[in-house]
Amino acid sequence: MENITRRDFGKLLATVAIASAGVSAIKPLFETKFAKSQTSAQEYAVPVTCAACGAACGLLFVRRGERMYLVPNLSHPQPGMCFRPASALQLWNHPLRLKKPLKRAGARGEGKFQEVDWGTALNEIAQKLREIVQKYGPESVAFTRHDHMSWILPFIASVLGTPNVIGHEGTCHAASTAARRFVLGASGPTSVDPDYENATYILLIGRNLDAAMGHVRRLAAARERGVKIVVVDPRAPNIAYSSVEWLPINPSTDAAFVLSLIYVIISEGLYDAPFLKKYTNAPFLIKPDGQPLTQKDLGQEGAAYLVYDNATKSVAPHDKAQDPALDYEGEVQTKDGVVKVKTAFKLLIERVAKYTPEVAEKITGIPADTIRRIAREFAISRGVAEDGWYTSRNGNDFDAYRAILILNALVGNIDKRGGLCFQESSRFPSTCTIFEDRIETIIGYTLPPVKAKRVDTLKYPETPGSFDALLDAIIEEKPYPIKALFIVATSPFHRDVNTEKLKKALEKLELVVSIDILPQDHIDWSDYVLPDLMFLERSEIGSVKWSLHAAVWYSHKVLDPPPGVDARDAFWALMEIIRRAFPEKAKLVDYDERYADYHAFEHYEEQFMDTALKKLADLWKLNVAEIKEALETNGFYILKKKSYETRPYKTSLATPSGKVEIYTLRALRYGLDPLPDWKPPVYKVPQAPDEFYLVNGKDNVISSHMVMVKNAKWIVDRTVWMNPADAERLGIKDGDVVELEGLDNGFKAKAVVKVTNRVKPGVLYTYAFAGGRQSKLISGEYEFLREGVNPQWFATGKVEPVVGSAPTNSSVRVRRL
Ligand SMILES: Nc1nc2c(c(=O)[nH]1)N[C@H]1C(S)=C(S)[C@@H](COP(=O)(O)OP(=O)(O)OC[C@H]3O[C@@H](n4cnc5c(=O)[nH]c(N)nc54)[C@H](O)[C@@H]3O)O[C@H]1N2
Ligand SMILES: Nc1nc2c(c(=O)[nH]1)N[C@H]1C(S)=C(S)[C@@H](COP(=O)(O)OP(=O)(O)OC[C@H]3O[C@@H](n4cnc5c(=O)[nH]c(N)nc54)[C@H](O)[C@@H]3O)O[C@H]1N2
Ligand code: SF4
Ligand SMILES: [Mo]
Repeated sequence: MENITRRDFGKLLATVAIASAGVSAIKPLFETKFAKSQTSAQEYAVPVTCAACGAACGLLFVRRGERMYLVPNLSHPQPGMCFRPASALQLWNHPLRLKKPLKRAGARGEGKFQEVDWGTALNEIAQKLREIVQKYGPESVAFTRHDHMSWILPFIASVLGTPNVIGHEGTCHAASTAARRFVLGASGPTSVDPDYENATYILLIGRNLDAAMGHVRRLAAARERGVKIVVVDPRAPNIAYSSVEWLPINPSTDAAFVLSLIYVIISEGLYDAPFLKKYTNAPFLIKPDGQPLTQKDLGQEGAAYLVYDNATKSVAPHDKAQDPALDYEGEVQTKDGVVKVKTAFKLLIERVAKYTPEVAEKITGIPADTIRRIAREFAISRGVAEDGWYTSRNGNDFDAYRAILILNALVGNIDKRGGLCFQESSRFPSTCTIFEDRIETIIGYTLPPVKAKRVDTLKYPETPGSFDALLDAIIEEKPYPIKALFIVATSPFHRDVNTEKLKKALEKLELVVSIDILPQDHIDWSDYVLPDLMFLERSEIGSVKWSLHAAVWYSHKVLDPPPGVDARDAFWALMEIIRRAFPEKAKLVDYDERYADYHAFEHYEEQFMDTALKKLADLWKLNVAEIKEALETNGFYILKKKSYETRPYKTSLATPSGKVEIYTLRALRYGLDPLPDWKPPVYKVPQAPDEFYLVNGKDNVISSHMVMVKNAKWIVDRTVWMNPADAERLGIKDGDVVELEGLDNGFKAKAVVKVTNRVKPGVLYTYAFAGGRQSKLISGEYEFLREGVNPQWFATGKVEPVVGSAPTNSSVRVRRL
């Protein structure tokens, strides 16, 4: 089969008949009935990729006559599944599903709409967009997204001529991504990951076993091998994992905890000195101004970083030294006189001296003896500390994650079997490649360059994305005005901090268009709402996220929208808006009236998938037909298995020195401290007996759309958890209603308390996304979605400088009602 097309889908079903071994042995957890109109006697199993959260696990869509199920694709490098796909079919014919394009009929936020046909919606949006672009330039148009459409949106934005595609990163992984770049020269969360299959000791700091998707299986397997798992979290992990050791930590104190582990490991000599000497910048000599000593300082040719060589008792370039000293301190004659230098390692020793276990106990609430024991266990068993996914918690997170990465380096466990490993990149092609003078698109057409810079990177130079900076640009019109926003498959009121600022920005915009499947809160603030397909209704391709192997996945379209739902592909809707506003821009990528017919658009879209696969086949010198066949039948194709001990051993890292940087030289560019330190959180620290930290996170039943399905009524917990000791002190009983008041912003809301030992004293816990839904489009049996609180209401909205991470934890006063 040459091309994977939707038209081929019928053919495909025959090729993956249910008779194939294994499938019938899988037991479904839940089942959903086909709508009567779609029933048939066919039986088959087709690989799909789950989109019930941002993890993209491999599933099989199984159809047996009238029934359909989603089950794990167990041979996939990242097999699902958690509870969410078990209920994901409830999204398909969800009674609240967005069914027709909507046009706002009241004020923004009022949630009053009239249904319009697709042509009217697209023409009116296009007209408004043209006005905005003519007045303010194309850069005044912004897109926000999470995972869905993240591959395509740069293409759409480039055709329009705006750089502003700004996603979820600021409240997700901005802090850990910046830390990975600074310490390891790596990038997003998947670029580096513990090798769970071979790990011997796993430290999970603010990482939740249940949101850890494909990881759940890996962790379960690790436990079966007898691997010790330590969870550092103010709330207990789920009961299924209760054999792990839980260290209830005070929120926002992770950096102090990790710096204390480092203190113990260094002071007891448990670190891997040969690794530090050779592959990190620990032996680099640092001048009093914080800059590294280089050959330039000595007036020598070259710019090599200098170390003190124990073998020759002299200063030498790092790669020439036989035995670089780790703890040297002395004076060096430079071309500008004598300077005092210390190794980076010595500076680290001085830094962690502030965090003896006794001091750290006072900050973190974890006993000093426990800190000592964990440090020893970790070093002796060559543990691995998870490097963070959702890390926008306290406003001091960048340092916590730099410390975690340094901890891994200290025991020499980088890119080794069982250690913190670099993922093999699939080299999956982007839809746009940006050059100084042009943009090249994957389908072969060249576009003019986009001159404006992204508004968020102008404010936070190391951010992978800061939506908060986009809000600033909307409100303050600086560095330049943003006037139109497309919200594509993401839910800002639950995703982002600073609810009031978000409302103010949405009010100020001249055009707000949302493309979604359900009435999330931002829908009420939109001028137009376009109903999208859900994941089972489209064919897609991408890189496997959570596998150290380089692999690609393919997801089959297995359903059409149910009767009454006139949903259409977001890619088509956006291209049509551009074509109707700027036919000449659309022409540049050979897009014209031909594709106004929605069904004809399939041909346009197919080029993207096809060329991506062809490019991959070329890059890996593989036969494209072979990749396609594997994708169709298995749902994935492994391009390269993980090979260990490559970086930094054979290939240098993308850090300024090419080494693992325990002393992050990149920080010097921004006047940041090159070594991590602990600082208090950006929100007010609770002091009085009725004041608490309010922390939040996810669980296997939580994601912004899965909390809205019918099953969620019974399985999603919308309470606020309180420790029994606190409840007794305040005279609060399980099920009582309390008022929470934000210590920073004074925001008040009511919540039901659950009294449980699963949260440490002094801390309240609630699920992200689950509570406090406000859309007026929610009605009837879905009113339960209004229960609970949205943690974002209480967050300060104070963003970490340079990295642009917007913390979602906060502190509140509790009053019994
Ligand atoms: N169920 C579910 N799973 C998901 C998603 C989803 O929406 N729902 N989304 C996916 C995405 S996009 C991501 S980024 C990942 C995120 O996966 P994780 O990074 O594992 O995210 P969370 O579940 O939010 O876990 C954060 C944990 O940190 C704890 N915590 C809060 N504050 C602190 C603190 O100050 N210190 C410490 N040590 N711990 C703290 C919380 O109690 C919580 O258990 O999950 C993915 N998987
Ligand atoms: N307080 C707090 N805040 C957090 C977090 C937290 O733990 N606590 N987690 C943070 C993290 S890690 C992240 S990644 C963000 C995630 O925040 P979001 O990006 O909002 O989360 P998603 O679950 O990806 O949201 C999916 C959105 O797309 C819609 N949708 C689902 N499927 C489709 C589809 O096929 N097409 C279209 N067009 N729309 C679809 C859903 O209805 C929903 O609006 O939130 C961050 N914010
Ligand atoms: S973790 Fe669960 S919801 Fe998320 S992609 Fe995997 S199977 Fe789907
Ligand atoms: Mo995330």
